[in-house]
Amino acid sequence: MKLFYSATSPYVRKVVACAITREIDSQIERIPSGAASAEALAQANPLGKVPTLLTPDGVALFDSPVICEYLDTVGDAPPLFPDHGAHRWLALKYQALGDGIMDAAVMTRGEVLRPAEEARQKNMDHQKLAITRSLTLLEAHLPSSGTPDIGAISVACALGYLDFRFADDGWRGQFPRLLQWFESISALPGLATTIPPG
Ligand SMILES: N[C@@H](CCC(=O)N[C@@H](CS)C(=O)NCC(=O)O)C(=O)O
Repeated sequence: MKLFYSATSPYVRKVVACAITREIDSQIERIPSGAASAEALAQANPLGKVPTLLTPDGVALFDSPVICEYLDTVGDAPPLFPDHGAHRWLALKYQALGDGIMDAAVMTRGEVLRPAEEARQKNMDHQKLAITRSLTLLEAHLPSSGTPDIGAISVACALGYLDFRFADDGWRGQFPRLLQWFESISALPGLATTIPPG
């Protein structure tokens, strides 16, 4: 398998964390995103986004939820996507929540890099509010803390991205239960070995 990759993308991190957790990381060759691979990435994924995975059959898969579910079919480690019942829907819901926080934080990061204007500030406030609301929900309803699933990994990657890009916003001081959960799951090798470069 080949993965169009960026070390700073929380979505890529989620995919790699799943692969490491399921011990299939060595089967994935990483293709760094950038000028040299831009044309190949655009051919594989018209959205031009990472992560994009090429399967051994040459099928291009995106986005990260699809890739993570595909990876669950590779190898024989326990699945990260529970196959039925309440546990499945809870895991998928937390995946959506984690991805949604990433969407809001990545968009906010894009705005930070643009010239200041009123619309920019309004959009940033809007996205930050979405993040705060999500963290408030997570503080009240922590993701699973036993065997890790896709929901827990997604939320942990989203929180790691907040630490990486928005440490000054101080989520750690405002959501103590979530912080405790995060610190405990962060020992998982798939997360401990994929912390974004400082
Ligand atoms: N929903 C997608 C989001 C992927 C995404 O937005 N990736 C960003 C990097 S963090 C990207 O490739 N941006 C480049 C672009 O939008 O052109 C997923 O879950 O994979």
